[in-house]
Amino acid sequence: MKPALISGIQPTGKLHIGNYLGSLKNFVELQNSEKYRCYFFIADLHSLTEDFDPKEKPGQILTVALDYLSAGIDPKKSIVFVQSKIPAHSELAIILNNFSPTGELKRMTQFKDKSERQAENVNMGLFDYPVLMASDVFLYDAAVVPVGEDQVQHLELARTLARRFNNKFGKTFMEPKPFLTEAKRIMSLDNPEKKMSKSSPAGCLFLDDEPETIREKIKRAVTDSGHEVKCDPESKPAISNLIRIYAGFMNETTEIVEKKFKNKGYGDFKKDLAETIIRSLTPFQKKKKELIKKSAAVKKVLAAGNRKAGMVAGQKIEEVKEQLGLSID
Ligand code: AQP
Repeated sequence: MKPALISGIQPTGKLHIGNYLGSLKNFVELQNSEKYRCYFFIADLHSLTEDFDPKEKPGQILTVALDYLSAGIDPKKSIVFVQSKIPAHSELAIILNNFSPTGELKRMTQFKDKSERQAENVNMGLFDYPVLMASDVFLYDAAVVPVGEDQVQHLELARTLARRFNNKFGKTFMEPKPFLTEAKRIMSLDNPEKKMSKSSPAGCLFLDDEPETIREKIKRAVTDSGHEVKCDPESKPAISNLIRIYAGFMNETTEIVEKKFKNKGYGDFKKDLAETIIRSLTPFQKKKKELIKKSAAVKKVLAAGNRKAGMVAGQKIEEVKEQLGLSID
C-alpha cells in the first residue's frame, strides 16, 4: 500500500501566496505524483483558537474547499474533508493530552507568537494546537505532512509523542515527516521580518487578488537598499523574499532568478514578478469563479470525503482505545 500523506489549512480568511507556495501548490504536486494516499482537510477546529464570528465560519470553510479544488486537488485522487465532521480528531486529542507534557507545549514558537498577538485570548485550544495536529496526522497513519516551515516544530513534537506512546503501549502511531517546499517561509510584503499571515492582511498577496491589485501590491512591496536582484536573506531580506516568490511560481531556483535579472534593477524585476504571479494565478482564479457557482457540488465532495475519512479515523481511534484498555465487550 502507498504511504499516506495528510495536511490541512485553517479556514481563518482568504488564502495568500504564502499558503499557496508553502503548501497548497505542493499538495497538488504530491497528489499528482501518485506516490501517496492523500488526505487534505479543512482545519476548522484549529481555527477556533483565535477570535471568530460564527456567521462567517461556513463561508470560510467553503472557501478553503473551493481553494483546494481550484488549485487542482482532485477528489478522485485525494480525500478532502472537514476536520470537525470527524469526531475521532477531538477524541484522540483528549487522549493524547495525557502524554503531552505542558513544558513541551509551552516551548512552541507558534504558541508564544500567537499568545503575544492575541494577548486577550490566550486559550487552551491555542496551547493544545500541536496535540490536535498530532491527532490529525496519527488517525490516518500519515508518513508525510507537507507544511510550511512554521509547522515543522509541531511535527517534531508529534514525532516525540508517537515515540513516547509507542514505547509505553506498543506500536500504534507512525512518526510523521514534514515535506517542505523551497518557498517554505514567505514573508510579509510590508515587513520581511514577519511571516506572511492571514491575520496580518496588510502584508498579504491573496490568491483572489485582481491583476491590478497584484501589480499595485508588488510595486509597493518593501525593498532593501541597493539595486541588485540578489538573494541574501541576511542583508537583503526583502528582495530575497520577492526572489523566492518568483522562484516558487516559476519552479526555478533562486540562482536562476538572480541570473535572469543580473543586469536589471528592482523596478524591472518587480514588473516581471507581478506579471508572473498574475499569469500563474489565472487558471486558479478562473476555476474558482466557475466553482463558486456550483457550491452544492462542492458540498457533495466534502460529504463524500467526510464519509471516507470517518471510516479510516473511526478504525484508528478504536485501535488506540484498545491499546489503552478502554475497550470492554
Ligand atoms: N508565510 C508562509 N509561507 C509559507 N507557508 C506558509 N503557511 C502559512 N503561512 C506561510 C503554510 O500554509 C499552511 C496553512 O496554514 P494555516 O492556515 O493552517 O495556518 P497558519 O500557518 O497559521 O497560516 P497563516 O496564514 O499565518 O494564518 P493565521 O494568520 O490564521 O494564523 C500551513 O502548512 C502553513 O505552514
